Amino acid sequence: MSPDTPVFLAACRREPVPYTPIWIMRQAGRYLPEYRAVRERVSFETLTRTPELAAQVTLQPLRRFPLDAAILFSDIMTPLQGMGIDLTFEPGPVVREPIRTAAAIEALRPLVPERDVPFVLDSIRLIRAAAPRHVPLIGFAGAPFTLFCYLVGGRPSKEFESARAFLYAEPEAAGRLLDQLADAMGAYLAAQAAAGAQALMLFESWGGLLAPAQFEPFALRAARRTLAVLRGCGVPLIYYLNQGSALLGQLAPIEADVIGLDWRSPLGTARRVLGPDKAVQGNLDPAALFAPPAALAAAAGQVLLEAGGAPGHIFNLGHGIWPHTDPDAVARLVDVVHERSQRPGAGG
Ligand code: 1CP
Repeated sequence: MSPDTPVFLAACRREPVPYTPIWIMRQAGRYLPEYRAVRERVSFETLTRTPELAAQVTLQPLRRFPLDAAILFSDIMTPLQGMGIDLTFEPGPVVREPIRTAAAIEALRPLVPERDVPFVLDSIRLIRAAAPRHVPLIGFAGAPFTLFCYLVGGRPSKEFESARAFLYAEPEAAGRLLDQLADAMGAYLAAQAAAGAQALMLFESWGGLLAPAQFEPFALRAARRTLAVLRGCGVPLIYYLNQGSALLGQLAPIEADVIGLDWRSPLGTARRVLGPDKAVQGNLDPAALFAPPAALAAAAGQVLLEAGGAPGHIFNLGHGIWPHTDPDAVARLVDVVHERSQRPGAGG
């Protein structure tokens, strides 16, 4: 690893690193009092559409903690508003007219990022200008099937029954919608990289709801369609799959450098199943941040042990941090991961 390469990017590329990098899903969010203070003045939507505010909030966790990456402050549903979808955040996304018909699918506009979401690209430029050089910026999008869940289901749900039923009832229409979303997210992420994002992440938060026989032809095929467009961007690609332990065997051909995992997939097993060509990201249970300090350190140590000594691990939670988490626990976690993973002489 060259001394100029940020540790997070080296770990994504499975290069040896001096310590395990860490960032936290939803690291800019409601558990931070300074985030809540901004949200008292402006709505979530205004926050995502005002580059100065989005940049300010993105940088908030970096001021508190020595994190190894920043993630753009936005939402997976934000680009869909640019495609003509009417939705609100309450706080989860609620789609005014869920998509259930072929006509509604035809009516979706292709996404032209510079025209439809210029504020996202401006946010990225502002963040890059202000963030420390050793802290790379991750751009992101929802994976097509996860967006499909909200578009068809209309609102947050445990099972996304209507979205999953749509796959069986109208497989061709579902495939067309997934293709449109895949192409839109390919264009969206490529534009983020062009604006300065140094890694790109696809969030497949609800892919784990699918039976293995449905995951491949719908969720995985569409995610691969997005990722295929991005190979030429020259930045690491991360595919996060929530509740995917039964599906990991299907991920070998995916065009991602890093697979993000939730806490139900032990990292050691995941690494064996995924093979040596993939780095892994994760996967502490967000609940562990409620443990006393010694137990939190032990739980973090267990994740490091499971990840093993081979290069290619980025520490994270297994899913987003809970809004009632104590920021001091996050400070302890970041320190303990950096301390316990020291590898004197490796890289750096
Ligand atoms: O009231 C508020 O302040 C809004 C709460 C909130 C926040 C802070 C929402 C609404 N989105 C976000 C930001 C957000 N969303 C980020 C910011 C960057 C960071 O990580 O710090 C990111 C990456 C997301 C991505 C996102 N949004 C996902 C994928 C990751 C995951 O958690 O699985 C999903 C599924 C969403 C949908 C969404 N948007 C908001 C909420 C509360 C939800 C979840 C709804 C549900 O449970 O179904």
